Amino acid sequence: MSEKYIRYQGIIFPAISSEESHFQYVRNEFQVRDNDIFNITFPKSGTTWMLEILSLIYKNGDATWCNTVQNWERAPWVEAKDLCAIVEKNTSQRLISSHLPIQLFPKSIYNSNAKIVYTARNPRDVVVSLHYMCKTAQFLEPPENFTETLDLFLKGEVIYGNWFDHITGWLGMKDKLNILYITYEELKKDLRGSVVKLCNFLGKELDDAAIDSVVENASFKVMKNNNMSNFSQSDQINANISPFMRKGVTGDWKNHFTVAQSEHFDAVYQERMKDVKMKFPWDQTSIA
Ligand code: PPS
Repeated sequence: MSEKYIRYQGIIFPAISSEESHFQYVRNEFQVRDNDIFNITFPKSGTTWMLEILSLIYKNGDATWCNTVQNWERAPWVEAKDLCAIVEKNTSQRLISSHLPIQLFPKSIYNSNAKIVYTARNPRDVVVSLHYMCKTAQFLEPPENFTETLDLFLKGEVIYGNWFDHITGWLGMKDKLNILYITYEELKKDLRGSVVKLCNFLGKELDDAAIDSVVENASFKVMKNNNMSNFSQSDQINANISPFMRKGVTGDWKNHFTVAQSEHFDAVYQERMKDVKMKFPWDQTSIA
């Protein structure tokens, strides 16, 4: 395994931000608060987008916070030790991001009323986005080609593990946690409607102008130009290879998968998702 990664409980994580002792701390000692709001995703599923939407809703549509504070400080990743310290110092209501699979998530979540937003994305587009991220991020191992990324993804040998385990694990929390499932594809199709849905879940009442502001400031165009949201200030991303805010579309997988790769992916997907009752936008059409 590359020295850029560590392995913990069978899953690989970026060495730059991951420590076994911190994972143990997060799982067993981190205290979730009742008014916490969690932004949970498998990597490349719309984390940064949802983080922006939640930040804007939190501030009632006022974009000042998003324009002045880095996104990783607004909703820090609990699994990263330095960022977790920011979370724990926060005495206000907390926005917290995480890519952790449920089995590594803080146990204290089960005794809390914290709200969780789980954003999923067509895994085919996740692989594509991850492929470019591995090429551009210094803390990830660059692949030889797309076939290599796809093989590793299907084996679960990518950061944060197996996509199928991640999503089925979190879907299994439907009746146990205060959780809203939403997809990247829904955000793309109807951002305004999705913002209203999120406000309802979070118990936030925003007027029309505030909702318009959330929609405008969470658009791909505005976020791509916002240095607090586009990771241009991170020394880990080489935008000359591929910017973090890359394409922001659904269905880019069709430009990357061969027919054989697509058929193989479909077969694995059918098998791994056969017991999942929830239907996703990408299950209903080959376009999404
Ligand atoms: S990470 O590294 O796991 O936090 O990445 P994540 O934020 O989950 O996913 C990055 C992809 O989300 C796209 N993105 C957006 N798409 C549409 N609209 C908005 N506003 C937006 N913000 C981020 C980003 O471009 C990455 O997708 P790809 O397909 O690579 O463009």
